[in-house]
Amino acid sequence: MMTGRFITFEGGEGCGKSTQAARLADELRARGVEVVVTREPGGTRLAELIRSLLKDEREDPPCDRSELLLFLAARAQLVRNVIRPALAAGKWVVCDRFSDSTFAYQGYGRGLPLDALRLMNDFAVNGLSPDLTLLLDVRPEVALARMRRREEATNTSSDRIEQAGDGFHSRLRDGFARLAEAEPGRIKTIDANGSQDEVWCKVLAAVDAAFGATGSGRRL
Ligand code: T5A
Repeated sequence: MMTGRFITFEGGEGCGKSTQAARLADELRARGVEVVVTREPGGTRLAELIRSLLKDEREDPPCDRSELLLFLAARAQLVRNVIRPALAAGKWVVCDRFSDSTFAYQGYGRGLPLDALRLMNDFAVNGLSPDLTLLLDVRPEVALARMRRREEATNTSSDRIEQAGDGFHSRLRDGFARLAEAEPGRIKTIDANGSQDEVWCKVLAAVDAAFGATGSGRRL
């Protein structure tokens, strides 16, 4: 059976994951690779509905445990209906957030017990782990400035999770760093404080280091 590659992007708010994930997908396609780009929470009809529930800021926001279960339900659906079939067909999957976000946000950020999270997450993904995770690390002030610029440009405001206090966001960054320390083979930390082009060069170098210069071998 053919198997594709599973690459995830992780990091705090405004680190530039979506931008780099889209760029990586374009590059891989240009090299002749079949790519599925998806995101968490989301990527299926049910998971997108869960996403909108999670982002809803009206009365009755989810408590920490409900929030966890909703993220895991969305993930189980995405893995079962999108990621596993794509990998089995030999496609590459580029996913904006995956399990590490749960450990960082619900574990280190919200303070839910990591042991329980690992067991529950493993049940949701049925043992699936990314081949490569790119952790985009930005200083808090850089991330905040990007988010503000985007809010001004799109006339939107930050959501429930983005509005969590500074303490939450610094626990999050520390949590991601610990996850990377624990799994240096899979999680590669990228300094994402620079321009989009600077970050892109580092992303591509990490992907090529992990898998070789795929397809046409075209490199930047
Ligand atoms: N969550 C998710 C959990 O709590 N637990 C979980 O298990 C999971 C899966 C998802 C929320 O859910 C939480 C985490 C999140 O709070 P979301 O809206 O998908 O919500 O939030 P994010 O994943 O954080 O997505 P964002 O779009 O906010 O951030 P990105 O994807 O990191 O950043 P991006 O690429 O959209 O860029 C943000 C802005 O900065 C600019 C972009 O143009 C954009 O305007 N930018 C740069 N500017 C300057 N220099 C660069 N290098 C730049 N790169 C991007």
